[in-house]
Amino acid sequence: MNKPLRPSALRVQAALDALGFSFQVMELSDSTRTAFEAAQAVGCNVGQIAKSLIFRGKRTDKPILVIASGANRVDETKLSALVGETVVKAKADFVRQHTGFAIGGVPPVGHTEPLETWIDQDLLQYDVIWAAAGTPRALFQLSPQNLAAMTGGQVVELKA
Ligand code: 5CA
Repeated sequence: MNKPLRPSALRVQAALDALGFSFQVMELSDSTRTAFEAAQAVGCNVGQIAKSLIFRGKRTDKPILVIASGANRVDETKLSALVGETVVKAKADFVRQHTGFAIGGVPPVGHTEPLETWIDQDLLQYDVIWAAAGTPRALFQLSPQNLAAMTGGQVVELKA
């Protein structure tokens, strides 16, 4: 028997269900707070961890979601060119306000509002990847194609 999910992980499971996907959110006993820890916990390459990062448009103050390979850093100059304004990394309270989740568990779907989304093309080299699911111990497995479909994100080159 699986243990019941914590409320934040349950919200991600509900979002996946509502989008018509059958992925199962898993809550692990090990931390998945960072991409490195998540990779350790499931025994995959760190590049297979899809980390959901929130940036903020400096002019418009809009939130921007970047889903990057756990192996990569996002080049903010490249991202700014894609977005059409200078972007900066969001502060923790901005992340919570616009996603409904705390840093370390931000998922690719299930946010409090729709987010402009960009996907790191390096994720496309893998058959399966893992994404955060609302808490620093929750993940779900999917394919890069599923990720693009469920977020509507554009696949781009943005690594530093
Ligand atoms: N659950 C894991 C694997 S999916 C996870 O969420 N990893 S993560 O990389 O997407 O989330 C941690 C990220 O949050 C870090 O890469 C970092 O970019 C960001 N972060 C960590 N601390 C802060 C902070 N104080 N302010 C803004 N961003 C932060």
